[in-house]
Amino acid sequence: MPEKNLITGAQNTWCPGCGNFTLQFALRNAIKGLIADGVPLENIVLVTGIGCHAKMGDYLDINSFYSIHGRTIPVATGIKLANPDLTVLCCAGDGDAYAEGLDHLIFGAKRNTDITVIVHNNRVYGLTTGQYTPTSPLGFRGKSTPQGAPEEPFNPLILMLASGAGFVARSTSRKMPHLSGIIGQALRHKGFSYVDVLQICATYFNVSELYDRQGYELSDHDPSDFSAACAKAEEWDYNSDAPIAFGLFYQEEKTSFEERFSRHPASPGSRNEQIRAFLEMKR
Ligand SMILES: Cc1ncc(C[n+]2csc(CCOP(=O)(O)OP(=O)(O)O)c2C)c(N)n1
Ligand SMILES: [Mg+2]
Repeated sequence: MPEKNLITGAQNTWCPGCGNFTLQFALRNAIKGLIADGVPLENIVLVTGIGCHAKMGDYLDINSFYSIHGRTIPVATGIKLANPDLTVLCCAGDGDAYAEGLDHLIFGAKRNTDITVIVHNNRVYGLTTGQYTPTSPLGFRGKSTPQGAPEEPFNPLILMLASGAGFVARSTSRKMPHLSGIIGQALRHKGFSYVDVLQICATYFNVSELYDRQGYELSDHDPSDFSAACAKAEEWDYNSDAPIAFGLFYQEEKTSFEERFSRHPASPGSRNEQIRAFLEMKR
C-alpha cells in the first residue's frame, strides 16, 4: 500500500465540534509514526465497535473491521492470534467497552493480549442520541434519564489496573499532541494497552470547560509503581470536580497471551496447529 495521508474521502457525519475529529488526527499521526519506524501499513488493523466512534473505520484509510457493539476485543484477539505479526488496535465507545462489552475489556487485560484498546469516552451513548453510560456522572440528564441518572459512575482506570492491564493511560480530545503521543506509546507497548480518552460529545455531553479547567498532565509520576498508579487513578472518580490527570499511569511488560501459544509444549508446527493444540488443551 502506498504511503498516503490515511484519511478516506468518505463523507464525514460527526457533529461540528465532535472530539472524534481530534481522535482521528491523533490516531492518524500515531500510525504515521509507526510507519516511519518501519511497520508496514498493511500490518496495521483497526477494529471498531458500533457508535459514533466506530466511524473511524470509515474515515481512516487503513485496514479495518467494523465489529458489533461491545465486541471489538474478541475480534481483535482473534486477528492477533491468527497473525501475531499484525499491530491490532480497537476504537471502542464507552457504551461499547464499559457497558455491553465490559467482560471482554476485563479479560483482554487479564490475558494480556497484545492489542491496543482506545476508549472514546464521551460518557454518553452518542449515536443513539444521549443515554447515560457507566461513566456518566450522577444526575446526568439524557434521553433515558430526564430526571438525572440515578447511579454513580465507575472508575475504569481502577478497573483496568485491578484486571492486570500492563499499560493504563488517560488522555483527552482537548489535547491533540498529548493524545497522539499516548496512542503512539500504547501502540508500541508489548501486551494489552488501554487508553481512556475523555472525549467531548458536542451535542449530548460537552464538558470541554471541565476538562480544560481540571485537567493536568502527569509529571514526577513513576509508571512502574503500581500503588502510585492506583493512587493517581483514584484522584478523580468521573463524578466530582477534582483534578483530572492525563498521562501514563502504569506500565509493566509481561508475557502476552499469544506468546504463550508458542511456548506451549504441544505447539510445534503451523500457527493453526498451535492454536488448535492450545484450545484442545493437549499438554
Ligand atoms: C448488540 C447491540 N446492542 C445495542 C446496540 C444499539 N447501539 C448502537 S450504538 C449504541 C451506543 C453507542 O454508544 P458508545 O459505545 O458510547 O459510542 P458513541 O456513539 O458514544 O461513540 C447502542 C446501544 C447495537 N447496535 N447492537
Ligand atoms: Mg459514548
